[in-house]
Amino acid sequence: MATLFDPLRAGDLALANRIVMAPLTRNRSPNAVPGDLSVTYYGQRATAGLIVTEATAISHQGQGYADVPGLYGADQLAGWKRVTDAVHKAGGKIVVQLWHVGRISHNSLQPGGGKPVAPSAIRAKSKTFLVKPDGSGEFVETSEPRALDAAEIPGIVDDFRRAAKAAIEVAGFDGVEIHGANGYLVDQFLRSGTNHRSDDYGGSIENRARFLFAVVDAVTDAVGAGRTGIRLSPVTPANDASDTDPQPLFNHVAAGLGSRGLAYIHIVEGATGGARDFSQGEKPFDYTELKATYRKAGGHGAWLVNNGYDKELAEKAVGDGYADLVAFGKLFIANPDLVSRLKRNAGLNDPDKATFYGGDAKGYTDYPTAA
Ligand code: 8OZ
Repeated sequence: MATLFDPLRAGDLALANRIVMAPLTRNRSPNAVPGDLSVTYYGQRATAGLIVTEATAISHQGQGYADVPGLYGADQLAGWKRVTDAVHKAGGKIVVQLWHVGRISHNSLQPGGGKPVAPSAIRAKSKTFLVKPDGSGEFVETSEPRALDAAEIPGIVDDFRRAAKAAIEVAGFDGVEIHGANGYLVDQFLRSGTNHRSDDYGGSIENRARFLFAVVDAVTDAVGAGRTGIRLSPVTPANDASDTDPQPLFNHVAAGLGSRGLAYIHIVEGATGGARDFSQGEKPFDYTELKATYRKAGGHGAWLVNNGYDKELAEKAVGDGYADLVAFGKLFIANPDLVSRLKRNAGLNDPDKATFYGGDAKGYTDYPTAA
C-alpha cells in the first residue's frame, strides 16, 4: 500500500514524497516581482514532494490582483530564478502556476486602464484585492469585462506558451501548472455560466473546451507534456463560476487530457477552500468517474487531489489508490515543515487568516518549525 512518504515519478518530475504544496495567493510581490521574502518562504517549504507556486500572471492582461507575481518581465523572471535556486538547493521541486484571470480583474490593473477580457461580457459577482496609494489593501468589485474577439485568442494562447518557455529556460522551474480552475479565464471558457459565445469557442462542450486544449497544446509544445500539469475545479463556485451540467463537460476535458501525456492532473474537489461535498448540476459530481475517464483515454499522469484534506483523509486517498498525490494549502501556510510533522505525528501550527493576503514577513516566513 502506498504511503504519503513514498516517492513518485509524475511525468518528468521525480518527487520525493506524495505531499504537494498547493498554489496559494499571498500578495507579497510588489511590481509583480517575487523578492527576498518569497525566496525564504518557498525555500522553507522545499521538503514538499512538489511545490506549486502561487498563481502567476502570464501577461499584464492576465493580472487581476495587487502584488501578485508575473512571468512576463525580465525582473519577474529573475526574481523567480532566485526562488527556484533556493528550492533546488534545499532538495525540492517547484512548478509555477500559469494564470490568466480573465474577467476577475480591475481596470486599474489592466494595460492602459482598459476593461478586463472574458469569453463573454458578463460581470462577475466577485471581488478582487487592490492596494491604495497609502499602502493599505482593500477588496473591490471586479470590473465590467469585454468579450474577447476570436482573433485575439491565439495571442493569449501564445502568452501561455511564452510564459511556460521562460519559466523553464529563464526562471529555472521544474515544470508548469496551467491554472484551469477557480473561475479564471480557462474556467470561464469552460463553464456555461460565463461562456455565452456563439462562435467556435462557445455553445457545445467541445467548443467551450477548445480554449483549454489550445493552451495545453501550446504549453506542452513549449516545455514538454512531462513537465506540464493542469488544475481543474469542476464544481467550484469561486469567482462566480457555474455550470448547469459539469460532469459531461469535465469528462470531455479529462478524456482529451488523457491522450496528451501530462505529468499530473490536479483536481479541486468541491468548493475551493470550502465544503468538499459542494456540487453544481443535478447530481453530486463523481470524481471517480472523472479519473476513470482520464485513465480510459490513456492518461498516465499522477492524480493530484486537493481541498480540505487532513492527514487521515490524505493517507486513505493515497493508500487505497484513489489519488497519487495530495495538495495541502492552509496547512503549508502555517507549517513550513509539514512533511516531517505529518511523518512524526507532530502538532500543527494554526494558520492566521488575517495575514493570508498582503503584508510582510508576519504570517509568511515566521511560522516556526517543530522542535
Ligand atoms: C485567493 C485569492 C486570490 C486569488 C485561486 C488564484 O483561487 C487564486 C486566488 C485565491 O486560484
